[in-house]
Amino acid sequence: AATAATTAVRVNQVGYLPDGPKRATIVTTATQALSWQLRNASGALVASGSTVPRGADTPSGQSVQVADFSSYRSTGSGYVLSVDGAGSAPFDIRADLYDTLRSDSMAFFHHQRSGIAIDAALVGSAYARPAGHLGVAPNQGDTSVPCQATVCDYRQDVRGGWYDAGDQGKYVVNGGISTWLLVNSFERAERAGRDAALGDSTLRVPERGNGMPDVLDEARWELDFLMRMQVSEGRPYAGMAFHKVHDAAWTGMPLRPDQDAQPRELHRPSTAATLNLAAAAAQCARVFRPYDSAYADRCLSAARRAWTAAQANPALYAPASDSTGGGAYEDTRVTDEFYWAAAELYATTGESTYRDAVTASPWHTSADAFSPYGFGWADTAALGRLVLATVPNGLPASDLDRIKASVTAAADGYLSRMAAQGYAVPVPADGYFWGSNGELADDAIVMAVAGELTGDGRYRAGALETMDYLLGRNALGVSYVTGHGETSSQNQHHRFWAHQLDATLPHPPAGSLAGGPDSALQDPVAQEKLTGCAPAACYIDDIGSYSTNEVAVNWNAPLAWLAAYAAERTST
Ligand code: 9MR
Repeated sequence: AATAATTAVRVNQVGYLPDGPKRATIVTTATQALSWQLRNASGALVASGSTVPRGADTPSGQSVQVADFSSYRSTGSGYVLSVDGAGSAPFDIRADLYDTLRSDSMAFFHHQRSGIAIDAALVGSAYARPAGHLGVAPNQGDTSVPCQATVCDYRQDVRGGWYDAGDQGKYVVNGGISTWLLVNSFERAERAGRDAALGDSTLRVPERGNGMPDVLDEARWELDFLMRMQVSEGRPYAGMAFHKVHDAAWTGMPLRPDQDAQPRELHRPSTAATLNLAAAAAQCARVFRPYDSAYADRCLSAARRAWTAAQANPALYAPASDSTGGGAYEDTRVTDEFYWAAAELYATTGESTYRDAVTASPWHTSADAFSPYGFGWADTAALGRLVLATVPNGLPASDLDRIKASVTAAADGYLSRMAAQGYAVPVPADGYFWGSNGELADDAIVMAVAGELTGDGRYRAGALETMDYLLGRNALGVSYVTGHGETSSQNQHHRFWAHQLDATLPHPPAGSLAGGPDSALQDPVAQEKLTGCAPAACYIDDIGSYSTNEVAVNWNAPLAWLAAYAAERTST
């Protein structure tokens, strides 16, 4: 009788791990439980059961039910879940489900590299392009970039690194947390004895076969840039990091990086950027040491210099007003950056100066180091906690216990929020802001770490179920990752991957994560097309919607972290 009511079955369109949670959300006006059927590729019924009505779901503005087929553990591809006559997108159940996403999401960083030709042999001819911003005409940077007139009167070589996002700016705070996440992903895999999967010759990077794990090769491309952003000895603000480098005015679209004719500008140093460099470089010194001790030494000395410079200039804030030609990445509270940098320096060196800075920080005991809204470029206290909870260090057991408990308490909060929502997302209804997909992915990382600390499988399930959201089990039934899932984002805001504007240019490569729903409608396309949207539905796959559909290193980094984590076989 209720057949006409069901409108859609939302699943992870890539699929599910045999030993993982398997849930789907059904959008329906039906109020009574409905039956679900799972069929394999040949149409044979392999499992069935009843949905659980969940009623109105505030973030999506939909009335929903949940189907749970976790107990089905057989593998295959082309499964379809049906409820009330409506079928899901087809999906797989297999242990190697995330292998391709692991390499694709990591390849994103190689594609975003500045200062090096992107080679067709590695990426395919559609994505190949000449090196960007090496001072070759019409480019004017980044080998010799002038400081903004009000800042200093010299030029600095700040070549390399990754372009931040769809724009061609390079921002230390955002590059730093993204590098940190890639290196942290490797360090975590090492602890789990699974680092070979991220080792040498596992990725499509030019440095394949050099004896260095490829994920570290990729991170090093950015670390080299971050260290170039440091002010040299003998100059004003020595040891500080410039906040960012980008075009004088916003770069037009579409535009391949090597064709950018605008002047580039170095923007004033900031305490946040300096501490971000200190944290990422201190982590480098620890994790790179077994592979390249000279590089580890370089990183450590950059980290120490940055720390000292930040002590001397503790309140040099990047202003929100500095957003002509590039994002502001403004931050006027840097106590959390001090805590994170101190934690990294302490974990690497064991020195008492850094330990004292950790224990004296308000973030050492604050109950707010983890937030429902995730960590991010302006909120880094959680990163300090994650380091101290996972990297062996000399803090007293009582401190370590409290820090670990704070990670699991945060993860418990995410799990209970997921359980209370029809789409099982760890963020609250008011958490759909610019980059919400990155926020969700960051929360999932905290759950994964809690799982590592406790061995409690519920946390791994929470992290995996967050992947379900990103890959299609969401209000719009879209996978936000290009090329992964039956219906995926493909017109993300990007100056080179701008197929929507110019058919000779490619779509974003597979593995590119869209920023996701942003209920504040902060671009003209969103304002025109999304008026009145429910928070989790404020997304449009249009290249003009930079507030909902851009790509960015700080969103792809947690995706890559999670894909590597989810790709690990727990039972083999
Ligand atoms: O991710 C950033 C988001 O938190 C801010 O609200 C937004 C506006 O300042 O900027 C986002 O970052 C963008 C940056 O400013 C410029 N490069 C593209 C970034 C992703 O959209």
